Amino acid sequence: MKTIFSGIQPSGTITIGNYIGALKQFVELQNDYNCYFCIVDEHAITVPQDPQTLRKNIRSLAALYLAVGIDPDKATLFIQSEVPAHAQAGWMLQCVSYIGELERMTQFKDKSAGREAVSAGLLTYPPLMAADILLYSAHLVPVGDDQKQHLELTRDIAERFNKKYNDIFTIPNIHLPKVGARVMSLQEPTKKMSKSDPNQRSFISLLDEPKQIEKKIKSAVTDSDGIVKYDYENKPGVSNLLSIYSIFSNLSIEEIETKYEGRGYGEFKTDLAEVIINALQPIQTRYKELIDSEELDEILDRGAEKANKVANKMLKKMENAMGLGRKR
Ligand code: ATP
Ligand code: LTN
Repeated sequence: MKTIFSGIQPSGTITIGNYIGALKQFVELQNDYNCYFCIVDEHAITVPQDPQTLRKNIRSLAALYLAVGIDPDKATLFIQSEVPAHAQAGWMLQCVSYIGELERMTQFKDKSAGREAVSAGLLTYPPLMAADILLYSAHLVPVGDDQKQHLELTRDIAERFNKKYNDIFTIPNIHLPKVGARVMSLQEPTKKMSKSDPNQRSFISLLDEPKQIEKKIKSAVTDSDGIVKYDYENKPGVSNLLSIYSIFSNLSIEEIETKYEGRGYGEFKTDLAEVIINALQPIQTRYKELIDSEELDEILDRGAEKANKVANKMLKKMENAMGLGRKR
């Protein structure tokens, strides 16, 4: 059975972008692959985090993974910082990465732009991500479109290591969703929807109340021609809403366009809000059962135990390949 690894940062509450671009695929893939799903808290601290909020977000993300349908009997769910091999391997892979290639990453450029103090961790984020993936010999990494560049760099780092030291790493492939690889911001539809966006109206989180969802969809930026039609170049706002509608309703974009012919944006938006509310309702119910449960801690303990075993084996191989420590 082939192996899958993917991670999400506990940097806020998961948005419908994360759900469509990542989590929804995880649920489908867990039946056919040996899956590792990680809460990458060490990646989250590359930008400032309030410690109490971070703790809350970690637990909340774990509960959400399960609430959307990750089955702990099929997939291993764990917290990155509870498996020290990630940070150790991340350091070793930093030493086979070049500053130039790290500086070229668009996520680094975007997240460092306009900041006064940029942490060194924001620059060395990709070798830590490479460590996450390579420690588990993952064949496939399901992510949204924005992570393509990081995955290409992971492949380069792995190939470089294999050539220079020993052929120990599996070269991973990216797995993109067929639709919804990039859900856009509701306020600036040419920018991706992001859970850490300071403008709350730009995203819908999986835990938003029905009233908030209605408000956010109502205030979503569209255009002035009043025609519900997919045309990303000229109508990015409406096109983004159409994609979201299509994914949550299982109707095709064409079917939705036909349904709203001559009806304007008001009705379209009211219905879209309802479609999202109905889709999120069972997830929110399950989340409430899990968030304060012991069951959640037990699942995370089991996940960390299994992940530590697998990761430590590969870490040993890396140390042997690089000549670190003593041979034992
Ligand atoms: P942050 O705002 O902290 O950068 P984020 O919302 O961009 O976070 P990540 O934790 O970086 O989310 O990503 C988790 C997963 O969700 C990744 O696989 C990423 O590709 C995917 N993803 C993030 N945003 C979107 C989006 N707008 N559309 C589709 N997929 C997305
Ligand atoms: N960089 C990713 C999160 C992430 C990840 C990973 C994704 C960290 N490690 C390993 C897949 C595999 C992001 O910002 N979305």
